[in-house]
Amino acid sequence: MLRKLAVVAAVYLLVGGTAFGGLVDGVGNVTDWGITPFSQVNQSDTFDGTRWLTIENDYSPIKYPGSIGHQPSPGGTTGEGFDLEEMYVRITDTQAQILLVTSNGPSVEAVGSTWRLGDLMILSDGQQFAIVTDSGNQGLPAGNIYRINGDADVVGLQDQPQSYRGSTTVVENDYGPDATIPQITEPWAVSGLIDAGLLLGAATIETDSFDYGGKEDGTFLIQYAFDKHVLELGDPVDMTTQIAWGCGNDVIRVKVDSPNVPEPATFAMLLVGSVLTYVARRRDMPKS
Ligand SMILES: [Ca+2]
Ligand SMILES: [Ca+2]
Ligand SMILES: [Ca+2]
Repeated sequence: MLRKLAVVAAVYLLVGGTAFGGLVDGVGNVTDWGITPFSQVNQSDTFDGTRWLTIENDYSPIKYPGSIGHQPSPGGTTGEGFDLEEMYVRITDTQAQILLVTSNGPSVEAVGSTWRLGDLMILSDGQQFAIVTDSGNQGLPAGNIYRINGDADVVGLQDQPQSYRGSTTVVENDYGPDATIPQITEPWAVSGLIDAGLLLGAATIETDSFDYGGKEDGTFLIQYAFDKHVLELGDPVDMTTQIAWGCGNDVIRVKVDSPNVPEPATFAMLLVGSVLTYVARRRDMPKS
């Protein structure tokens, strides 16, 4: 794993505007964000006063058949192989910043295949954008920000024999009774054939890794930061960020309604809504 991370670091160093290391301090705190991964209970779309967060440790919003349930691959009580752990979004005066905490780096060798983390998809004011996560996906430089105009600009999940996508059509999930895995998780990555004229700019990408203990060893962190004006983000910001594993086993998203501190009454309603959502989502989660 160390060698793999070293390779990843080398790849990122070759790409302008990216850096490896420095996000996490010696004991695993992401100091610039004021967070410690794995220190909070699962929750979705919660505004904590400074940033929006979704925490999905050991949980996938897609409920797979049989005993797998909401456990990320490989399922069952030991599920963890490909787990999107946490995602945070914050809006500063000049930038939008997204921090993703995931079980593995952007490229993982397992069961005879290479599994890749998708690109960061952004929906804002009805327009679709994407930031390239891994230059290995489609040969596009990591950090590139593209406008997505249609289906031809993106590619779907990796369709390999072990992929969940290949074996499941409609599954129980948190997004509605009829949603399929592709509907929940795609678009997955920017197509390598995308028109260069759709390139809007570049995000700064920083990555790091830390051993948080047990199955959370080798945790990978990636931070995307870009000028708000590149996406012409309005005020208040309306932005949904989403990322999925190529095997289709997990997806994570954060919906930013506004970067402004809500009025107390609004915040109370948000809190009630979050609790209700949390309870509803966990009601049928298998015990582990
Ligand atoms: Ca985990
Ligand atoms: Ca997860
Ligand atoms: Ca982990």
